[in-house]
Amino acid sequence: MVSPGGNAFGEEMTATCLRDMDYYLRLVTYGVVSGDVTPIEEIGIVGVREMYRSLGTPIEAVAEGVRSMKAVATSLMSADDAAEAGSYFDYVVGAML
Ligand SMILES: CCC1=C(C)/C(=C/C2=NC(=C\c3[nH]c(/C=C4\NC(=O)[C@H](C)[C@H]4CC)c(C)c3CCC(=O)O)/C(CCC(=O)O)=C2C)NC1=O
Repeated sequence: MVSPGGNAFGEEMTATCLRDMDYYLRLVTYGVVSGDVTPIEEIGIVGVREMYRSLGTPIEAVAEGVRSMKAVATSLMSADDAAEAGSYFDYVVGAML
């Protein structure tokens, strides 16, 4: 994901890329806390395709990053919590693809 060809190449781009992952992780927690996808949708999904397209960032790669965070985060949770949080990660990934 940080190889030449993606646009996260270089230190500053990598930092911005990881910041975006941090945003999505936070949005997933908003989803869990509110029990609703609306905050995720309004803050992180509406217009996101156009935004990444205009930045030249492949959105599939962003979705892949979110999927990887899901794998790591849910591996640290109980089965119930993993199922709940996992559904919000899936929502983000599904909305991007
Ligand atoms: C909370 C809601 C929210 C989101 C989601 C958000 C995303 C967001 N990501 C951006 C940039 C960016 N996002 C990335 C991310 C990546 N590049 C890759 O190749 C990887 C696939 C990926 C990381 C997984 C990069 C590299 C940039 C900088 C692009 C540039 O400056 O050309 C920008 C452009 C402005 C800036 O640089 O800050 C925005 C607005 N901002 C927000 O306020």
